[in-house]
Amino acid sequence: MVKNMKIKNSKNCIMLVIIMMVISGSNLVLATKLNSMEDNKYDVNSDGVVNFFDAYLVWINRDSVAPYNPLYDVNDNGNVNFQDAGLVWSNRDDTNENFPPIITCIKPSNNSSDVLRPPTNLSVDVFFNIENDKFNLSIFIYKPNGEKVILENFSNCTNGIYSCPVPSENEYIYGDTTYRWGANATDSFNFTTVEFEYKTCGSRYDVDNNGKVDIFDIFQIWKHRSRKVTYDGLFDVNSDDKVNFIDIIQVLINLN
Ligand SMILES: [Ca+2]
Ligand SMILES: [Ca+2]
Ligand SMILES: [Ca+2]
Ligand SMILES: [Ca+2]
Repeated sequence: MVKNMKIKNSKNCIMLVIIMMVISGSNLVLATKLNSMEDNKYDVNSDGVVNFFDAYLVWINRDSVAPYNPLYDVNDNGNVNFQDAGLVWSNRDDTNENFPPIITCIKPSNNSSDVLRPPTNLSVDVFFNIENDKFNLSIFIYKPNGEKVILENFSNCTNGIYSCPVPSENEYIYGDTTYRWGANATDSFNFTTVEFEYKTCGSRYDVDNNGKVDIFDIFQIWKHRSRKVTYDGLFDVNSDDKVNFIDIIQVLINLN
């Protein structure tokens, strides 16, 4: 009986020692893992992996657009720029991962208002070339009737700012109107399409775009009534697909 108890006790001791070893071992593994996560400065979002999102975070926090934060200055040289994003990218865990294009709006800034009719230029900043890929870029806009128009195509591009003018035709000079535009960048692996908006200055009833709603706008509408000439949406100020006396009444109501 006593002997049996001793045997049982020694078995328990061995089990206890094994359990302690397992627990301390797993603590050790956990601690090592945590330390390596803490130590990996390239994992700027601290999710345990170094991938596109870390490089992207560094890029969108570069000095030219965000206040300096040493977290993103991975080469510790006092500024955050393309080199830091590139360094994070070259230390990614999966070296087969492709860096998708990043397109940011430069001008007119997204959701801006009081934009000239038409704006002088549409500009985007494309960041894509960490792997030295070349990419093709197009900048497009939607007319007020929803038709998408490619304004300019650029090919074999590298990182940088790309701009194109907006035509001065009637479709692009409606006052007090939200225009949607955007860009598409593609290489052989990925493509990215982004869209932005801006709202034009002035009044929808100022059809001659001279800053006033007055008798001259009425003359213009009368001259462009769709019974006489090809329909032109600029003069259809109530958007009923016709240019007629009802548009003139709208202008009269909104005279300056
Ligand atoms: Ca990460
Ligand atoms: Ca740096
Ligand atoms: Ca006018
Ligand atoms: Ca109308």
